[in-house]
Amino acid sequence: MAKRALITGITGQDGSYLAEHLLAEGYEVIGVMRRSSTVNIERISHIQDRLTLLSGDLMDEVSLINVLRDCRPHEVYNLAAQSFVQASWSQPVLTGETTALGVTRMLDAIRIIDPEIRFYQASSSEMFGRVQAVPQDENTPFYPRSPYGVAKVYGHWITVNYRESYGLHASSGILFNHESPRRGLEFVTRKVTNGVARIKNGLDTELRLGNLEAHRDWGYAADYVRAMWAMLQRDTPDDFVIATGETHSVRELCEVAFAAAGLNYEEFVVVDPVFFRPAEVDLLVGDSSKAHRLLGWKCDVDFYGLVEMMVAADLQALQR
Ligand code: NAP
Ligand code: F7E
Repeated sequence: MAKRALITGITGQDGSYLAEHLLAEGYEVIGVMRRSSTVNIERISHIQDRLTLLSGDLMDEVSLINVLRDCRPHEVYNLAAQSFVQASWSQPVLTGETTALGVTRMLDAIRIIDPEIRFYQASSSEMFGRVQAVPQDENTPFYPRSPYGVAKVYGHWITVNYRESYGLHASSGILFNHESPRRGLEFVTRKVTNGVARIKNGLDTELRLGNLEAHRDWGYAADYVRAMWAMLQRDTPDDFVIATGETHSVRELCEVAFAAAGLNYEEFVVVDPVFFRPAEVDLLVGDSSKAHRLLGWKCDVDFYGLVEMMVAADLQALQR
Protein backbone atom coordinates (compact mmCIF):
# COMPACT_ATOMS: atom_id res chain seq x y z
CA MET A 1 0.00 0.00 0.00
CA ALA A 2 1.32 3.45 -0.94
CA LYS A 3 2.24 5.76 1.91
CA ARG A 4 0.14 8.92 2.19
CA ALA A 5 1.66 12.34 2.78
CA LEU A 6 -0.15 15.57 3.52
CA ILE A 7 1.43 18.92 2.63
CA THR A 8 0.25 22.30 3.94
CA GLY A 9 1.45 25.13 1.71
CA ILE A 10 1.27 22.95 -1.41
CA THR A 11 0.61 26.00 -3.61
CA GLY A 12 3.91 27.57 -2.51
CA GLN A 13 7.42 27.13 -3.89
CA ASP A 14 8.50 24.30 -1.57
CA GLY A 15 5.11 22.59 -1.62
CA SER A 16 5.36 22.12 -5.38
CA TYR A 17 8.86 20.61 -5.28
CA LEU A 18 8.04 18.42 -2.28
CA ALA A 19 4.90 17.12 -4.00
CA GLU A 20 6.99 16.16 -7.06
CA HIS A 21 9.54 14.42 -4.84
CA LEU A 22 6.92 12.45 -2.88
CA LEU A 23 5.11 11.39 -6.06
CA ALA A 24 8.44 10.12 -7.43
CA GLU A 25 8.88 8.15 -4.17
CA GLY A 26 5.52 6.47 -4.79
CA TYR A 27 3.43 8.41 -2.23
CA GLU A 28 -0.18 9.33 -2.46
CA VAL A 29 0.00 13.12 -2.00
CA ILE A 30 -2.70 15.26 -0.40
CA GLY A 31 -2.37 19.03 -0.49
CA VAL A 32 -4.12 21.45 1.85
CA MET A 33 -5.17 24.75 0.28
CA ARG A 34 -6.84 27.72 1.89
CA ARG A 35 -9.85 29.20 0.17
CA SER A 36 -9.18 32.03 -2.28
CA SER A 37 -11.40 33.85 -4.75
CA THR A 38 -9.26 32.77 -7.70
CA VAL A 39 -7.56 29.48 -8.46
CA ASN A 40 -4.01 29.58 -7.20
CA ILE A 41 -2.34 26.40 -8.43
CA GLU A 42 0.12 27.71 -10.99
CA ARG A 43 3.08 25.90 -9.38
CA ILE A 44 1.33 22.52 -9.21
CA SER A 45 -0.84 22.61 -12.35
CA HIS A 46 1.54 20.17 -14.12
CA ILE A 47 0.90 17.50 -11.43
CA GLN A 48 -2.62 18.49 -10.42
CA ASP A 49 -4.22 15.30 -11.72
CA ARG A 50 -1.92 13.21 -9.48
CA LEU A 51 -2.76 15.13 -6.28
CA THR A 52 -5.72 15.23 -3.94
CA LEU A 53 -6.41 18.83 -2.98
CA LEU A 54 -8.42 19.53 0.17
CA SER A 55 -9.57 22.73 1.78
CA GLY A 56 -8.03 23.80 5.10
CA ASP A 57 -6.46 26.77 6.83
CA LEU A 58 -3.80 26.99 9.55
CA MET A 59 -5.99 29.62 11.24
CA ASP A 60 -8.79 27.07 11.72
CA GLU A 61 -8.02 23.97 13.78
CA VAL A 62 -11.27 22.18 12.97
CA SER A 63 -10.43 22.34 9.27
CA LEU A 64 -7.10 20.63 10.02
CA ILE A 65 -8.74 17.95 12.16
CA ASN A 66 -11.25 17.24 9.37
CA VAL A 67 -8.55 16.99 6.72
CA LEU A 68 -6.52 14.55 8.83
CA ARG A 69 -9.62 12.51 9.64
CA ASP A 70 -10.59 12.32 5.95
CA CYS A 71 -7.23 11.32 4.51
CA ARG A 72 -5.36 9.65 7.44
CA PRO A 73 -1.82 10.48 6.26
CA HIS A 74 1.34 8.73 7.49
CA GLU A 75 3.38 11.93 7.18
CA VAL A 76 2.50 15.63 7.50
CA TYR A 77 4.77 18.36 6.10
CA ASN A 78 3.82 21.76 7.54
CA LEU A 79 5.09 24.22 4.94
CA ALA A 80 2.27 26.77 5.15
CA ALA A 81 3.18 30.14 6.62
CA GLN A 82 3.16 33.89 6.09
CA SER A 83 6.69 33.52 4.74
CA PHE A 84 7.72 37.01 3.59
CA VAL A 85 9.92 38.64 6.25
CA GLN A 86 9.24 42.23 5.11
CA ALA A 87 5.45 41.71 5.37
CA SER A 88 5.81 40.45 8.93
CA TRP A 89 6.38 44.02 10.18
CA SER A 90 3.15 45.27 8.60
CA GLN A 91 1.16 42.15 9.63
CA PRO A 92 2.82 40.94 12.84
CA VAL A 93 -0.29 39.45 14.43
CA LEU A 94 -1.34 37.58 11.28
CA THR A 95 2.24 36.30 10.98
CA GLY A 96 2.10 35.07 14.59
CA GLU A 97 -1.31 33.45 14.09
CA THR A 98 -0.22 31.53 10.97
CA THR A 99 3.51 30.99 11.25
CA ALA A 100 3.58 30.40 15.03
CA LEU A 101 0.19 29.28 16.39
CA GLY A 102 -0.66 27.47 13.15
CA VAL A 103 2.03 24.94 14.08
CA THR A 104 0.35 24.21 17.42
CA ARG A 105 -3.01 23.81 15.70
CA MET A 106 -1.55 21.19 13.36
CA LEU A 107 0.32 19.39 16.16
CA ASP A 108 -2.87 19.25 18.26
CA ALA A 109 -4.85 17.98 15.27
CA ILE A 110 -2.26 15.20 14.90
CA ARG A 111 -2.52 14.33 18.60
CA ILE A 112 -6.29 14.10 18.32
CA ILE A 113 -6.50 12.08 15.08
CA ASP A 114 -3.39 9.89 15.10
CA PRO A 115 -0.26 10.51 17.22
CA GLU A 116 1.66 8.03 15.04
CA ILE A 117 1.69 10.53 12.14
CA ARG A 118 5.21 11.77 11.43
CA PHE A 119 5.48 15.57 11.36
CA TYR A 120 7.87 17.97 9.60
CA GLN A 121 8.03 21.65 10.61
CA ALA A 122 9.46 24.21 8.17
CA SER A 123 11.78 26.13 10.47
CA SER A 124 14.09 28.84 9.20
CA SER A 125 17.58 30.33 9.40
CA GLU A 126 15.78 33.62 10.19
CA MET A 127 15.65 32.23 13.76
CA PHE A 128 19.42 32.89 13.99
CA GLY A 129 18.89 36.58 13.07
CA ARG A 130 21.68 38.54 14.73
CA VAL A 131 23.95 35.56 14.60
CA GLN A 132 25.60 34.32 17.78
CA ALA A 133 28.14 32.11 15.92
CA VAL A 134 29.50 31.69 12.39
CA PRO A 135 28.60 29.32 10.76
CA GLN A 136 25.24 28.47 12.34
CA ASP A 137 24.41 24.88 13.29
CA GLU A 138 21.79 23.07 15.41
CA ASN A 139 23.43 24.31 18.65
CA THR A 140 23.64 28.00 17.73
CA PRO A 141 21.34 30.12 19.97
CA PHE A 142 18.46 31.95 18.28
CA TYR A 143 18.20 35.76 18.09
CA PRO A 144 15.36 36.52 15.65
CA ARG A 145 15.21 39.99 14.08
CA SER A 146 11.67 40.17 12.67
CA PRO A 147 8.13 39.19 13.70
CA TYR A 148 8.55 36.37 11.16
CA GLY A 149 11.74 35.14 12.85
CA VAL A 150 10.09 35.33 16.27
CA ALA A 151 7.09 33.33 14.98
CA LYS A 152 9.41 30.68 13.52
CA VAL A 153 11.24 30.34 16.87
CA TYR A 154 7.86 29.61 18.48
CA GLY A 155 7.05 27.06 15.73
CA HIS A 156 10.41 25.38 16.25
CA TRP A 157 10.13 25.12 20.03
CA ILE A 158 6.51 23.95 20.02
CA THR A 159 7.61 21.17 17.66
CA VAL A 160 10.42 20.19 20.05
CA ASN A 161 8.01 20.49 22.97
CA TYR A 162 5.33 18.21 21.48
CA ARG A 163 8.05 15.69 20.65
CA GLU A 164 9.23 15.74 24.27
CA SER A 165 5.78 16.08 25.91
CA TYR A 166 3.78 13.59 23.85
CA GLY A 167 6.40 11.47 22.09
CA LEU A 168 5.35 12.67 18.61
CA HIS A 169 7.67 11.87 15.70
CA ALA A 170 8.12 15.62 15.07
CA SER A 171 11.19 17.02 13.31
CA SER A 172 12.24 20.58 12.59
CA GLY A 173 14.23 21.44 9.47
CA ILE A 174 16.16 24.68 9.95
CA LEU A 175 16.43 25.59 6.29
CA PHE A 176 18.53 28.44 4.99
CA ASN A 177 17.27 30.48 2.00
CA HIS A 178 16.36 28.30 -0.94
CA GLU A 179 15.22 29.58 -4.28
CA SER A 180 14.14 28.47 -7.73
CA PRO A 181 12.36 29.69 -10.86
CA ARG A 182 9.16 29.12 -8.83
CA ARG A 183 10.20 31.57 -6.09
CA GLY A 184 7.71 34.39 -5.34
CA LEU A 185 8.53 37.64 -7.16
CA GLU A 186 8.87 39.61 -3.90
CA PHE A 187 11.93 37.68 -2.64
CA VAL A 188 15.26 39.22 -3.60
CA THR A 189 16.63 36.43 -5.84
CA ARG A 190 13.55 36.27 -8.04
CA LYS A 191 13.09 40.04 -7.95
CA VAL A 192 16.62 40.35 -9.36
CA THR A 193 16.39 37.56 -11.97
CA ASN A 194 12.97 38.75 -13.15
CA GLY A 195 14.29 42.33 -13.20
CA VAL A 196 17.27 41.23 -15.32
CA ALA A 197 14.94 39.56 -17.82
CA ARG A 198 12.69 42.63 -18.00
CA ILE A 199 15.64 45.00 -18.52
CA LYS A 200 17.17 42.68 -21.14
CA ASN A 201 13.86 42.75 -23.04
CA GLY A 202 13.52 46.53 -22.80
CA LEU A 203 10.52 46.42 -20.42
CA ASP A 204 12.32 48.22 -17.56
CA THR A 205 15.28 50.55 -17.32
CA GLU A 206 16.21 50.08 -13.64
CA LEU A 207 15.83 47.73 -10.66
CA ARG A 208 15.16 49.25 -7.23
CA LEU A 209 16.54 47.26 -4.28
CA GLY A 210 17.28 47.72 -0.57
CA ASN A 211 20.35 46.56 1.36
CA LEU A 212 22.96 45.22 -1.07
CA GLU A 213 25.37 44.25 1.71
CA ALA A 214 23.20 41.58 3.39
CA HIS A 215 24.69 38.08 3.05
CA ARG A 216 22.67 34.91 2.60
CA ASP A 217 23.38 31.20 2.16
CA TRP A 218 21.29 30.54 -0.96
CA GLY A 219 20.51 27.01 -2.20
CA TYR A 220 18.14 25.36 -4.67
CA ALA A 221 14.64 24.46 -3.38
CA ALA A 222 14.48 21.10 -5.19
CA ASP A 223 17.61 19.99 -3.32
CA TYR A 224 16.18 21.10 0.03
CA VAL A 225 12.87 19.20 -0.14
CA ARG A 226 14.85 15.93 -0.33
CA ALA A 227 16.16 16.73 3.15
CA MET A 228 12.62 17.28 4.51
CA TRP A 229 11.60 13.83 3.35
CA ALA A 230 14.81 12.20 4.62
CA MET A 231 14.16 13.57 8.14
CA LEU A 232 10.83 11.73 8.36
CA GLN A 233 12.35 8.43 7.18
CA ARG A 234 14.57 8.19 10.27
CA ASP A 235 13.46 6.12 13.28
CA THR A 236 14.17 9.06 15.59
CA PRO A 237 12.81 12.58 15.09
CA ASP A 238 15.41 15.36 15.28
CA ASP A 239 16.37 18.87 14.15
CA PHE A 240 18.63 19.55 11.17
CA VAL A 241 20.27 22.59 9.60
CA ILE A 242 20.05 22.50 5.79
CA ALA A 243 22.35 24.91 3.92
CA THR A 244 25.05 25.09 1.25
CA GLY A 245 27.76 26.37 3.62
CA GLU A 246 28.54 29.33 1.31
CA THR A 247 27.45 32.92 1.75
CA HIS A 248 27.07 35.68 -0.85
CA SER A 249 25.90 39.29 -0.70
CA VAL A 250 22.87 40.72 -2.49
CA ARG A 251 25.42 42.79 -4.45
CA GLU A 252 27.13 39.58 -5.67
CA LEU A 253 23.71 38.17 -6.56
CA CYS A 254 23.13 41.24 -8.76
CA GLU A 255 26.58 40.99 -10.32
CA VAL A 256 26.16 37.31 -11.25
CA ALA A 257 22.53 37.64 -12.42
CA PHE A 258 23.09 40.68 -14.66
CA ALA A 259 26.30 39.14 -16.04
CA ALA A 260 24.34 35.99 -16.97
CA ALA A 261 22.38 38.20 -19.39
CA GLY A 262 25.47 40.08 -20.59
CA LEU A 263 24.68 43.20 -18.48
CA ASN A 264 26.54 45.24 -15.83
CA TYR A 265 24.42 45.58 -12.66
CA GLU A 266 25.97 48.94 -11.75
CA GLU A 267 24.18 50.54 -14.71
CA PHE A 268 20.71 49.41 -13.59
CA VAL A 269 20.49 48.81 -9.83
CA VAL A 270 19.19 51.73 -7.76
CA VAL A 271 19.28 51.58 -3.96
CA ASP A 272 15.90 52.64 -2.55
CA PRO A 273 15.37 53.10 1.22
CA VAL A 274 11.79 51.80 0.83
CA PHE A 275 13.21 48.27 0.65
CA PHE A 276 15.34 48.49 3.80
CA ARG A 277 14.02 46.64 6.86
CA PRO A 278 13.50 47.99 10.38
CA ALA A 279 16.01 45.37 11.58
CA GLU A 280 18.28 43.38 9.27
CA VAL A 281 19.83 39.93 9.33
CA ASP A 282 23.31 40.75 8.05
CA LEU A 283 25.04 37.41 7.64
CA LEU A 284 23.76 33.86 7.35
CA VAL A 285 25.86 30.81 6.58
CA GLY A 286 24.89 27.33 7.67
CA ASP A 287 26.78 24.25 8.75
CA SER A 288 24.86 21.14 7.63
CA SER A 289 27.41 18.55 8.65
CA LYS A 290 24.81 16.80 10.85
CA ALA A 291 22.51 16.41 7.81
CA HIS A 292 25.41 15.15 5.69
CA ARG A 293 26.28 12.60 8.36
CA LEU A 294 22.83 11.36 9.43
CA LEU A 295 20.66 11.99 6.36
CA GLY A 296 23.29 11.49 3.66
CA TRP A 297 22.05 14.85 2.32
CA LYS A 298 24.03 17.22 0.14
CA CYS A 299 23.04 19.89 -2.36
CA ASP A 300 23.64 19.43 -6.08
CA VAL A 301 23.20 23.04 -7.28
CA ASP A 302 25.50 25.84 -6.07
CA PHE A 303 24.91 29.62 -5.95
CA TYR A 304 26.17 30.26 -9.50
CA GLY A 305 24.21 27.36 -10.99
CA LEU A 306 21.10 28.54 -9.15
CA VAL A 307 21.31 32.17 -10.31
CA GLU A 308 22.02 31.16 -13.90
CA MET A 309 19.07 28.73 -13.84
CA MET A 310 16.74 31.45 -12.54
CA VAL A 311 17.88 34.08 -15.05
CA ALA A 312 17.50 31.59 -17.92
CA ALA A 313 13.98 30.65 -16.74
CA ASP A 314 12.90 34.30 -16.44
CA LEU A 315 14.31 35.17 -19.86
CA GLN A 316 12.49 32.18 -21.36
CA ALA A 317 9.22 33.04 -19.58
CA LEU A 318 9.28 36.58 -21.03
CA GLN A 319 9.95 35.25 -24.52
CA ARG A 320 6.89 33.00 -24.17
P1 NAP B 1 5.67 30.31 -0.02
O1 NAP B 1 6.03 30.10 -1.44
O2 NAP B 1 5.38 31.70 0.47
O3 NAP B 1 4.39 29.38 0.32
C1 NAP B 1 3.67 29.54 1.51
C2 NAP B 1 2.45 28.63 1.45
O4 NAP B 1 1.71 28.79 2.67
C3 NAP B 1 1.47 28.96 0.31
O5 NAP B 1 1.00 27.73 -0.22
C4 NAP B 1 0.35 29.68 1.03
O6 NAP B 1 -0.89 29.58 0.39
C5 NAP B 1 0.33 28.90 2.33
N1 NAP B 1 -0.40 29.57 3.41
C6 NAP B 1 -0.20 30.82 3.89
N2 NAP B 1 -1.05 31.07 4.90
C7 NAP B 1 -1.82 29.96 5.05
C8 NAP B 1 -2.88 29.61 5.91
N3 NAP B 1 -3.35 30.46 6.84
N4 NAP B 1 -3.43 28.38 5.81
C9 NAP B 1 -3.00 27.51 4.88
N5 NAP B 1 -2.01 27.78 4.00
C10 NAP B 1 -1.42 29.01 4.10
O7 NAP B 1 6.82 29.74 0.94
P2 NAP B 1 8.01 28.68 0.60
O8 NAP B 1 9.20 29.45 0.15
O9 NAP B 1 7.48 27.57 -0.20
O10 NAP B 1 8.35 28.18 2.08
C11 NAP B 1 7.70 27.04 2.64
C12 NAP B 1 7.87 27.07 4.15
O11 NAP B 1 9.25 27.05 4.49
C13 NAP B 1 7.31 28.32 4.84
O12 NAP B 1 6.85 27.93 6.11
C14 NAP B 1 8.51 29.22 5.00
O13 NAP B 1 8.31 30.12 6.07
C15 NAP B 1 9.58 28.18 5.28
N6 NAP B 1 10.94 28.52 4.90
C16 NAP B 1 11.21 28.94 3.64
C17 NAP B 1 12.52 29.19 3.28
C18 NAP B 1 12.88 29.61 1.87
O14 NAP B 1 13.99 30.11 1.69
N7 NAP B 1 12.01 29.40 0.89
C19 NAP B 1 13.56 28.99 4.20
C20 NAP B 1 13.24 28.54 5.50
C21 NAP B 1 11.93 28.29 5.83
P3 NAP B 1 -1.37 30.65 -0.74
O15 NAP B 1 -0.80 30.14 -2.03
O16 NAP B 1 -2.84 30.56 -0.64
O17 NAP B 1 -0.81 31.99 -0.34
O1 F7E C 1 15.65 38.90 1.48
C1 F7E C 1 17.75 41.93 1.12
C2 F7E C 1 16.91 41.80 2.37
O2 F7E C 1 13.20 38.67 1.13
C3 F7E C 1 17.01 38.50 1.47
C4 F7E C 1 12.19 33.73 3.22
O3 F7E C 1 12.03 32.60 2.38
O4 F7E C 1 14.50 33.22 3.61
C5 F7E C 1 13.62 34.22 3.13
O5 F7E C 1 13.73 35.40 3.91
C6 F7E C 1 17.91 39.70 1.75
C7 F7E C 1 17.49 40.53 2.98
O6 F7E C 1 14.58 36.69 1.98
C8 F7E C 1 15.74 43.67 -1.33
O7 F7E C 1 17.05 42.98 3.19
C9 F7E C 1 17.74 43.83 -0.51
O8 F7E C 1 18.62 40.84 3.73
O9 F7E C 1 14.77 37.37 -0.35
P1 F7E C 1 14.47 37.92 0.99
P2 F7E C 1 14.76 36.58 3.57
O10 F7E C 1 14.28 37.79 4.27
O11 F7E C 1 16.15 36.15 3.82
C10 F7E C 1 14.29 32.83 4.97
C11 F7E C 1 15.28 31.73 5.30
C12 F7E C 1 12.88 32.48 5.25
O12 F7E C 1 12.60 31.64 6.11
C13 F7E C 1 11.83 33.35 4.65
O13 F7E C 1 10.57 32.68 4.61
O14 F7E C 1 17.84 40.58 0.65
N1 F7E C 1 17.15 42.77 0.07
N2 F7E C 1 16.90 44.42 -1.38
C14 F7E C 1 15.91 42.63 -0.41
N3 F7E C 1 14.95 41.73 -0.15
C15 F7E C 1 13.78 41.85 -0.83
N4 F7E C 1 12.80 40.94 -0.61
N5 F7E C 1 13.56 42.87 -1.72
C16 F7E C 1 14.51 43.81 -2.02
O15 F7E C 1 14.29 44.71 -2.82
